[in-house]
Amino acid sequence: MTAVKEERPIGFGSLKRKEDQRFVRGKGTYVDDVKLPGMLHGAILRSPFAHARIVSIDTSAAEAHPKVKAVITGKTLESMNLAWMPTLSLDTQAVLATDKVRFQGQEVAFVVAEDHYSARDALELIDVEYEPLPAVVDPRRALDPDAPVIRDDLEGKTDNHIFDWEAGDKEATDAVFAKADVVVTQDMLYPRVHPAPLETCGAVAHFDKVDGKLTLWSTTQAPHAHRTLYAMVAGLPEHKIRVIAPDIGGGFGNKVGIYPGYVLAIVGSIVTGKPVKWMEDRSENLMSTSFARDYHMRGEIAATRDGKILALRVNVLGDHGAFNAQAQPAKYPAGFFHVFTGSYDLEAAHCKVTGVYTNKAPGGVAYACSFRVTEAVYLVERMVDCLADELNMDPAELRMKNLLRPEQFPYQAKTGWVYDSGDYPTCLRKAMDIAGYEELRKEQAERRARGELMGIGISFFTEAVGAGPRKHMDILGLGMADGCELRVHPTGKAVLRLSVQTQGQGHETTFAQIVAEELGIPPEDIDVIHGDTDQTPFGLGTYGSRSMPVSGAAAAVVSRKVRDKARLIASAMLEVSPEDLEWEKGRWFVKGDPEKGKTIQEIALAAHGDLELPEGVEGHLEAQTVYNPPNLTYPYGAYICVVDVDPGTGHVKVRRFIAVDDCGTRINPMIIEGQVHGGLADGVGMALMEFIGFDEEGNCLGGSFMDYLLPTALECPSWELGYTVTPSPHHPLGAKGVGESATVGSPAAVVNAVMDAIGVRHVDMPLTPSRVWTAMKYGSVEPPQ
Ligand code: MCN
Ligand code: CUN
Repeated sequence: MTAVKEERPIGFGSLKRKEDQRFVRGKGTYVDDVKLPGMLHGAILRSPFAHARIVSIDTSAAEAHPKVKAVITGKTLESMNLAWMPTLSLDTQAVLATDKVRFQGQEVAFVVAEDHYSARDALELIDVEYEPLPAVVDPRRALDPDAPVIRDDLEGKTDNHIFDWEAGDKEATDAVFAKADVVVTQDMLYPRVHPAPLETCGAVAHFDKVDGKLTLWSTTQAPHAHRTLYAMVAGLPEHKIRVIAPDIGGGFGNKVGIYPGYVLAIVGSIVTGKPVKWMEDRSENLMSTSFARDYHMRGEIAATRDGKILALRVNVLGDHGAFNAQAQPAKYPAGFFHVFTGSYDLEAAHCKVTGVYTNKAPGGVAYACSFRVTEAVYLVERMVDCLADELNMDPAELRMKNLLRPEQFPYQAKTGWVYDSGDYPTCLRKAMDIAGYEELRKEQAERRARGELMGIGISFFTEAVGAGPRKHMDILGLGMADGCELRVHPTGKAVLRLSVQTQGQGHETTFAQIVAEELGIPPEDIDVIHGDTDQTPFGLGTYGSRSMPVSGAAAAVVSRKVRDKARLIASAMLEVSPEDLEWEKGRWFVKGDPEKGKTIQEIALAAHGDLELPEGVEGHLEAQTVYNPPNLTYPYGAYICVVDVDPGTGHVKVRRFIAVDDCGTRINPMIIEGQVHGGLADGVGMALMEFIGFDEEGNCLGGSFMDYLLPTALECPSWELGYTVTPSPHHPLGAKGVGESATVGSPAAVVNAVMDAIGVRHVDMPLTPSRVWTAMKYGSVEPPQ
């Protein structure tokens, strides 16, 4: 076989997505497609009240329903010691309420029946007597001395306080503020929103009584972490639990945590001895699964008169709902809010975050959020615009003046974290060039003269993704290193086993591309196995855009291990010393004699044959690795949004959106652009319409797509993308994550643009026509409830 010289890169590039072969044909297999013989169906009875004592539950009529197989209540679970489960932030959450209900939509009983409709019908036969209690809805009232105590289940708990967490140096910050020329203070709310994936959450549990093995198909972004947690909750031995995440119809953070429904499907199967499916409907998904944000923030920014930003001081009140169920490292209860100083060179900074319980659904982080980086970026980017307004300075100029400079990297932020690499001014300049910033400002002046409201908004964000270094981060005491295994079969085809998995991000393609790039095996010859704990090595899953930073690195490392082994085998085949061999994509050849070489396919065959292998080399061509990232990666970007606001109605039209992203080395540019497009739509949605509200009794006002509005193609402009490439110095490929960048970076650009158009300092999202109109008329508007 003579070696084929590759002109085009074999691995990297905009390869079409391998997984789309099945998706476009409707051949995906989602949890709801799993059908097992004798399978039963579960449905959850949920609380109509936000806060109420449970006086009694009568299940007799439901049990008498001819198709009902089991009715499970909190009392049943108590007898099995399963009424409460640990959450990923080491709080506890009721699987089914026993003493009282703490949010509207909380799980109260579980019915298992022969079919889904009978299970739903039987819910109506359950008679629950509630004694309503006053509800804590506004987190700003949660710490009032007379506020009802929500978590009276926790021993000795007499208030609704969860945690206080601080970062930065308070004294140094106060000192800088004391001498600053200009201080601007602004209160802002990042409202409660929801990831709203197309597929809701669900599970099929199959407990096999004979061999004691539980198999759980579930909508999870983190199968291995869930397996460990189920072992802890249910007391089943971990090797007797298999969690399978089949095709997932979008996660966006909604599927990181563990919901009572998953546990109930398991209990249902143990109790009935049959497989049990539970699949929630849209309202259940919106009302009871992990919401995001709900951060009340006060920002203070200090600067010199000529626009040098000196310091930032931040106070946050975080509404975590009735249980602290957010999935994030225990060491950082406020997640990665740590990076609240953003992309700027400051003298000092300090923030304090206080978390409280309220009578709302639990959760509190996830929605393409990078664990609170979204809130942090929104805060600092709004504060910079408020400062620009105060100083009467162009927001682009103010940013250029204060952005970190390339020579400052690696940069240690005032909170201690180290940004790995960046060239921020080049990125912002590029976005301004694509936008035609200077001309846009001229156009804006002309339109203003005609009474038209055009606005230009900028946001510059730094992300922190790729959780994370084992010594810094853990969930449930489990570090965040990712395992990865690669096997090359005798004919040179390969299988890669990953601990992370895709909910739409295209891993089956991009991870094959990494192996292809490292080994010269064509991507179509590489199968990527993921989402099944029995078939893949341990790892903590897909979230915080960690797949490329952590498992992407693992895939590169494991490929290089295979390549090193292939070298030893090739040396035996060619009867030369390994040092005399040189690698070119797909083959080892003899230095100075390029015709004499062996392709990776030839080597794979020989590795499985009767070749005399060098001392210490085992047969076959495979390797495994566990990658423990030395640091997070810090992707970044410059976004510019152009809006037109209708002066009569307050309606906002996003006319243009320019996004220049830097995620280091780009594996698949087409997939990256897809990720950015999706995130920009998220950002426009959050800025303009997405919102979960509550009335004063705690009734959820965002429980359907009639109330929880999502952006469509009509609200989105044709995105204008650009990129720069600043590789991560510590990642074997130089790649950083990108999956959440646009969601994190874009809301501030839209809000900044609207404020620029209407000449008001600040209006909280969502910028609905009525809120914008009110702000234009009265100069301000209350935060949404
Ligand atoms: N990629 C690349 N080159 C880079 C970085 C990433 O080609 N330098 C590719 C990756 O190989 C991967 C995709 O881009 O195919 C996203 O990679 P990464 O940034 O590592 O993010 P994850 O794969 O870990 O995905 C998680 C991230 C998160 S946390 C949310 S939330 C979100 C997001 O991805 N949820 C999504 N994007 C989503 N996209 C879809 N379609 N569905 C979701 O649920
Ligand atoms: Cu923050 S949502 Mo994603 O990390 O799964």
